[in-house]
Amino acid sequence: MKLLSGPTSPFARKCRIVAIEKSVTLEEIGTNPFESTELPGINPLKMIPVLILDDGTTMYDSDVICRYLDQAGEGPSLFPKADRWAWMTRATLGHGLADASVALQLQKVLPESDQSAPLMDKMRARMARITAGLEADFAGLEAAPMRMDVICAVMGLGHVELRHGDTWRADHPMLAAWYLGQLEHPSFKATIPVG
Ligand SMILES: N[C@@H](CCC(=O)N[C@@H](CS)C(=O)NCC(=O)O)C(=O)O
Repeated sequence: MKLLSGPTSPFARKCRIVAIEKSVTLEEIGTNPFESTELPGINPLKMIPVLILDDGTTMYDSDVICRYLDQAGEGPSLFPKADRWAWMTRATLGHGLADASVALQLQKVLPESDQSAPLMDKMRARMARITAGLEADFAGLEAAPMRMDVICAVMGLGHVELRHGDTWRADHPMLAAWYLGQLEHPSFKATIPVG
């Protein structure tokens, strides 16, 4: 199966991590969602990641892809029933952190005259609330097995570090120590994004 992806996309990284955890082989096809002329015909959202199965079946977005890979692969589910409302809610925070971080980055690369200061402030404020929320809910993360809330938190924080630096660590010492510990895990270590 093929994954239309990009090297710095946090959502593609999420799929990559799940594929490693579940021993699924993915053939990655680098796709620039802003420039690709083929992508709109494959995904009307014109976004990556997209999963294409050998029979041509196409799936998006990253949550759908990760659920498919989880079922198709081996080993314990990364979407367990136990505690699901709590971990799914926590996963939403990690996903939202990546969303806000990507939105801020898209503003940063625009010419200054095209940037929206209110939008950038809004994204920065959301990112700050999310990291504070993850720090406050630290006990839930600390106790978690390998699961989608852990993967989404690492994905979100990884994109923040790639694009906006690691200043968040100073104000969130427990989350920062947890994050650095998680980076030793093979699937996280193997997928650290490089800009
Ligand atoms: N909710 C989507 C988000 C995917 C997404 O934002 N992808 C970005 C790349 S990181 C993209 O394709 N952006 C293209 C655009 O905004 O036009 C998912 O989880 O897959």
